[in-house]
Amino acid sequence: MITQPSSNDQVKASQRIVPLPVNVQDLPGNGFTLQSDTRILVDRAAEPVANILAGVLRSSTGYSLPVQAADKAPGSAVQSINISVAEQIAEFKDQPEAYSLRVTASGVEIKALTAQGAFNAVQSLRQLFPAFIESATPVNRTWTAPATNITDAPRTAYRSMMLDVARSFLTPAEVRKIIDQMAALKFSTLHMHLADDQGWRLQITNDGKEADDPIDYNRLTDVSGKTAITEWGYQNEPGRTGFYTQQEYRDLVGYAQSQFITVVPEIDTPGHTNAALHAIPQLNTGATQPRPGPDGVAPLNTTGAVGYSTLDANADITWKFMRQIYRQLAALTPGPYMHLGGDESKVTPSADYRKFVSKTAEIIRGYGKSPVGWNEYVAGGLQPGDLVQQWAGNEADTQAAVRQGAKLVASPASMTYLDLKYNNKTPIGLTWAGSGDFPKYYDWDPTTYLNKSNPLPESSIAGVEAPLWSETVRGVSQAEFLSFPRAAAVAEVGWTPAAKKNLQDFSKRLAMFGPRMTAAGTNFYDGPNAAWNWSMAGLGYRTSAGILPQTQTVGTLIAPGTKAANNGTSIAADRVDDSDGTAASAINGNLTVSIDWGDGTPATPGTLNSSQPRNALQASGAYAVQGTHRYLLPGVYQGSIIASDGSRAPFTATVTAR
Ligand code: TNX
Repeated sequence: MITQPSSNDQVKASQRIVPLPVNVQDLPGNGFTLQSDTRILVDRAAEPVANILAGVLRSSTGYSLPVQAADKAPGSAVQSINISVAEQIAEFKDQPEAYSLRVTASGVEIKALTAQGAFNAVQSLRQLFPAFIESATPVNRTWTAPATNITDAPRTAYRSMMLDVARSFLTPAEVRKIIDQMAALKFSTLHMHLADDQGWRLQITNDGKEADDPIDYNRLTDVSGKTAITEWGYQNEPGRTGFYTQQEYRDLVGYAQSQFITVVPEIDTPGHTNAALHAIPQLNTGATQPRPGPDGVAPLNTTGAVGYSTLDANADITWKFMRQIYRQLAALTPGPYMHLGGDESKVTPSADYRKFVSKTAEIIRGYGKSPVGWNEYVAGGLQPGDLVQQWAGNEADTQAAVRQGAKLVASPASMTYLDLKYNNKTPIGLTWAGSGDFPKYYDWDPTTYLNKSNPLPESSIAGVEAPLWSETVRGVSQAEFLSFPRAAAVAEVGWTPAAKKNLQDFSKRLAMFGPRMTAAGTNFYDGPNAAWNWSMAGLGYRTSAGILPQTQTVGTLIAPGTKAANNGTSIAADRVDDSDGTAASAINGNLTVSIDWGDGTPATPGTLNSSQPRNALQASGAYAVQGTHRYLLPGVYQGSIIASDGSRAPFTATVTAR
């Protein structure tokens, strides 16, 4: 049942922000309205974060929003956004990610102990402005944020998404696009699954290899950077191939860092290693699987099969290889963790498996990092501070390891896996762990999902992760479609205290978040579980006075979960699921727009033209608002678009002489 979306940009702060802050107090009175001369005042440590905020606000508002040092800015009546770092938030003493955010008619005040805390505040502030604040190009709007007082800090530090670039590659630009959306949701961690049976995605060089090491490491990407999965793609598209040079990877890690996201790289071993065994002849020793062919290497296998490959735990060359890989990986990793994989090693004898993962964990510690592994690796024995990522099985052993000092990264497949279908109409995605939309990804808790009657201590939870496996995913648009909005639900599980979580409330806030993704150009599944909000903005344009009427684009409408109907004169509720031809439910009648051209003539009907066609993997929901009009005289006209529910957006027509 679809209820009518509303365009209410005046929604108060407590009903806007995802993930929900710990304390949001709606204040009476007017909110804060950005002006063309608003300034951003900072102390030194806040400057990088202020520049990020300014970048977001400038592109949509077109205002200059200068960033200035607070102690040097001349005191004046000009209103400002103030950001200061190195301030304790009383309620969250010493918590590095905590922040306070106060919005009143006279200004915005952000305080945080660290730059990361200030960055978190900036993400909350973005969500207080109208959705069009995310637009990459300037639009005409009033930019008001509701008055509020927020104090906030995350429940867990490790709030992660995983991208599997091994089965199907994502380019650095595609990964950056996903990082941007992750940052808006206050994710702190990006787990990169860099190697699997079907491909190897990170350049490893021969630099610094051990003297008697015969392996040519260039072959990893020369050979297995060119392979990918070849089945299960939409319309049979094969998986995308490619790899990151070390410089590209370093840049990507640096970009993530600029958004306060730490990359955790994974080289999956001892299973999921067919791509390495296919590329490197010397790795194919006595106990590897599959057995090498006549050419001395494991045969190429680009199916989606799992669990058939393994390295040899007892060959010296395996360990030379592992040391070379992890030494270079450690040098590329500023963060504290490296992920050793360890899942589904079904053809590794169990004694060998235990030896393999404990030795790999030692290598990782030797390079100054802490290991993360999929839950199977608890069999090798963990040390305090190691992370265990629980995805399926090993429930008892995982809990025992966690009670002995390891920390849990919770990624239960049925409630966090982004590669599962939404429902049986979703053209891509797997179903082995079920399927579902965001409610399922919201309604669980990391301390209790493994054992309701004997919860894990809060202090043992490192955090949560939503992994996107890519057997069925080709490119960033499909990746976004499966990730959002479900990743937003997992982000809130990791951020918001359990006692403050509520699915109904989340659905409403998510409905506000949807149009932000549309405005930002992020694809997502605009399914029936949220009554998606909509939003409208005008545009400025130049035209000339004339004898003939001219067609003008006067604004933009974003309305997730709708499609253009009736020859573009209205939009009606629709969902990706409906695009197979089933009837769209009406949004209490269709939404129409009319245009008041600002020159005293009667308003005329507008048309709504979809800027991107909706299909089974593309939510769209963005429309150009157009109309036909003849201005008689030169001048500057303030027009407005009027939606059938009464909401308005201003536009400016600058009319020159004929
Ligand atoms: C299981 S989850 C795997 C992956 C697959 C995934 C598909 C995990 C640790 N291993 O190899 O891609 O299922 O959902």
